Formats: sequence, structure tokens, C-alpha cells
Amino acid sequence: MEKTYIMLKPDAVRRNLVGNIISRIENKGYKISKMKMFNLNEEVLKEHYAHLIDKPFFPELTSFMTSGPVVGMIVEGDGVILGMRNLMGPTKCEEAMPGTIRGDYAYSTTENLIHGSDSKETAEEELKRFETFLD
Ligand code: DAT
Ligand code: MG
Repeated sequence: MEKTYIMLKPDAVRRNLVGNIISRIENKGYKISKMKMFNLNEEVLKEHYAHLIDKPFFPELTSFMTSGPVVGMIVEGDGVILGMRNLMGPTKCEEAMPGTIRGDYAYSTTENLIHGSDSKETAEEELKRFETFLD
């Protein structure tokens, strides 16, 4: 069964949206096979967001992602990598359609509630990267 790495960001925890988002994942029929709340550090964020390290918003992104606990999880299902990206909605909050997690609740592109792997390759890398955090 396909697996993806999903992470509810600090704003989801602060805004008490964790239950709501988990319900959407479960209602879709996906299986949460592992889940844990933990704090991120700058080292893991530099790896996780390596593609964004030179962007002007990287410092803001890092301080947001370390501003409180996240909820990391492994989610399984047929085509779950793309399926979860569709459930999440696109990165920019103003482009995310109502009915998606970001479309319904995100009013900021930095604070956009949820991370999901964007391909088979990144899913594999991220599941490995966060394995110890999830234990
Ligand atoms: P996604 O999280 O949809 O996979 P990404 O990998 O391109 O998007 O970027 C990771 C995170 O970085 C994203 O969730 C929020 C932040 N980010 C991306 N582009 C941004 C921008 N133009 N302004 C502010 N934050 C941004
Ligand atoms: Mg991404």
C-alpha cells in the first residue's frame, strides 16, 4: 500500500484543528498507521525544506515551524500521495479551493496548516527523515 508523510503544522495545533484535519483524512478512507506530536529543530528543517533555503521567506518559515509542536503521521492508501495533496489544496492559501483543508482554513501561505509529500521520491525520503521523530 502506498504511504505518505503528513505533518500538521504548529498553526493546526494552536487553532485546535488537529481533530478536524484527522477526520478529513479518515473520512477519505485513508489509514493513519503511525502518529506522534513532537517539536522540529533547525537541522531537520534545513533538510526538509532544502529546496527553499535561498528563498527570502526561509527564516520566517523556520521560526514558524519551530514555534510549537507538530503532529507527524504516516498515512496509507491507494494513490495516497496525490490524494492527500488534493485533500490539502495547493500551497498558496488564496489558490486553495473551498472543500480542501487549506482552502477552508488557511489564511496565510506560511501558516498553511499541513505538510504532505509531493511525490513517491519525496515520500520515501521524508518517511526516512522523520522515522526517529515518530518513534
Ligand atoms: P507545499 O507545502 O505545498 O509542498 P512547498 O514545498 O513549495 O509547498 O513549500 C513549503 C512551505 O514553505 C509551504 O507550505 C509554505 C512555505 N512557502 C512556500 N512558498 C511560500 C511563499 N511564496 N511565501 C511564504 N511561504 C511560502
Ligand atoms: Mg513541499
